[in-house]
Amino acid sequence: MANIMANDITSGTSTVSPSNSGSIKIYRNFIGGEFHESLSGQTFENLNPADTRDLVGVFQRSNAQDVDAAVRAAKAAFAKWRLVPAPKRAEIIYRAAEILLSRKEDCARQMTREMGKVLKETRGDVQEAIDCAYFMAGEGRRMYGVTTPAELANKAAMAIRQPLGVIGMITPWNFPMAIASWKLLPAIVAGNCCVIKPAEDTPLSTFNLVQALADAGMPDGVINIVTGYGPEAGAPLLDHPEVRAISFTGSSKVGKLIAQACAGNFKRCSLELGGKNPMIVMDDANLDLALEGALWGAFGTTGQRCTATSRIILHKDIYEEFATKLVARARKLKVGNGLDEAMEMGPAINQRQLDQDLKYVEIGQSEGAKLLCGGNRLCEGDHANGYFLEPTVFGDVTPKMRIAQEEIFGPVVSLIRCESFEEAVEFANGIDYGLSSALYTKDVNRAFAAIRDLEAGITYINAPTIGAEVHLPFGGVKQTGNGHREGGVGSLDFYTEWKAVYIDYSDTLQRAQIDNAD
Ligand code: UN1
Repeated sequence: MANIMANDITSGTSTVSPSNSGSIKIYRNFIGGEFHESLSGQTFENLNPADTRDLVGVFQRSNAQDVDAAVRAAKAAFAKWRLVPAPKRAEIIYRAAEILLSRKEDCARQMTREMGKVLKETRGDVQEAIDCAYFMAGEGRRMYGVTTPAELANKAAMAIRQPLGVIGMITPWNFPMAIASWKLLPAIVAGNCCVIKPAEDTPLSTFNLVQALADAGMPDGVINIVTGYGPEAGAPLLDHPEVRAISFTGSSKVGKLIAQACAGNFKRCSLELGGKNPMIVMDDANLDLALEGALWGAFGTTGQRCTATSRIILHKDIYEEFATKLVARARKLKVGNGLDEAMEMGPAINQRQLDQDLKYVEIGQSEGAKLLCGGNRLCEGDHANGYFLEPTVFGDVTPKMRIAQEEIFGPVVSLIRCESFEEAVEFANGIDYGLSSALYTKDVNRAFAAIRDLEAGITYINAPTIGAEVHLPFGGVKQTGNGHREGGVGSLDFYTEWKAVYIDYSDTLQRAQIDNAD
C-alpha cells in the first residue's frame, strides 16, 4: 500500500526547527495514491500551538490546479469503486478501524502537537474516528433501501441508494480526525470518491486517518488529500464541475459563502456551522454534577467545540452558589501543553483565535458583564511560546449581550440569571444558532418539556452540551446548518441519491394511474 506519510527530509534547509533535532517532515498532497508537490511550488508550516518553536511538519500550499488533479483522480477511481459491493468496501473500513486502534496513541500524540488539546481528548478524537469506522463498516452490510408493493399487478417496486460521484470536503481543526471520519467514511462506504481539504492548522490527522484506510486496502484515488488555505485550495472544490457535493464544517460566515457558491451550480451541500450552546441549571438540580458538567462543557477542548457550553442559564436561587463554585474550580484548571498528562486545558489554536477570544473579553466588559475570573493571556514560563488564555467566566450576563449571542470558540463562558424554567427556555432559544443544549434538573416533567421545546439538534439531560456519539444524528437548526445531519444512518442520505426502480413482469404495457384507476 502507498505509504502516505512524509518522507523524512534530511535538513539543511533554512526551515529546520530547533526542537525537531535537525529534521523536518514534508508532506505532499495525496492524489491517486501518489505524492505530489503543489504546482504552486509553495508550502506552509504546521506549528504546535502550545509551543510554536515545535514544527510539526511542512505541507503543500495547494492551488486550483492541484485540486483539479485530485478531482480527476477521484473521478477515475469512482468508475471502479462504485462497482465494488458495499460489504467489500465496508471490510476495508473495518480493517482501517483495527489499524487505527493499534495506532491510537501515536495518532493522539501527533494530534495534540498540531491541535493543542490535551492527550485525553485527542485519544477521544481518534476513538471517535474508530467508532465511526466500525459503525460505517456495519452500514456497508445494510445500506437499506425500500421495497414496496407496486400499484399494478405483476410489477415490483423498490428504492435503492446510489453514490453521487466525487465529493469535496472541507474540514475544521478542532476535531481533525473525528470530523474527517464523519464525512469520509459514509461517503466511501456508499461508493463515492473524495477530495478532502483539511484545515491548514491540523492537516496531519487527516493524513493519519487516510493512511489507515490506505493500509487497509483502499484503492488509489478513492480518497485524495489536498492541503492548503480556504481561498486557494477550498474554493476551487466549490467551483469544480465534477464535484457533485460539498461537505463543510466551520463558521457560519464561511458556510454562507459555501452555500452561495454551491447554489450557483446546484451542488448539494452539507453545512455544520456555529453554536452558542446553553446549559440550563434549575434550582432542583444536582449542583455538584452540574458544576462538573459546566467545567467540562465550557473548558474542554479550550471551548473550541461547536458544541461547547458557552452560556450557563442559572435559576436565580442557585446562581450565587453555582457562580462561586464554578469560578473557584475554573481558577484551578491546569492550563498548558497537552502532551503533559497533568494538563486539563490546552491553548487556542492560533493567534487569530486567541485575538478573537481576547476581543470578546473586552466586549463583555464594555457591555457591562462582570469578569469573574480569567480573561488574560498566559505568557510566562511554559506558556511563553503558546496561545494560552485563562479559563474565563463572565457573570451578570444578560441574554442579548454580544457575549451571550455570538460564537466565541474559546474558553469564555457567560452566566445568565433566570426567574423560571419557562424563562430559561426562552433565553436558551433566543439566539441565531441551534446546535446543542442541556438541562440539569431532577424533574422529569421539565426534562421532557425541554426535549420538546429547546430549539437545537441535540438536547442533553443532566449532561453538558458536548459528548455526541457517532451513531446518532449530529447537526443543528437555525444558523447552525442547512438541515443535514452527520453521524448515524441519516448521514448516508447526504452521500447517496435515491433511485426508484420498477420491474414489470406482466409482459403487457401497464400504465400507472390509468390501467388500475377503477
Ligand atoms: C464539535 O463540536 O465541533 O459532541 C464536534 C462532541 C464531540 C464532537 C464535537 N463528539 O462534543
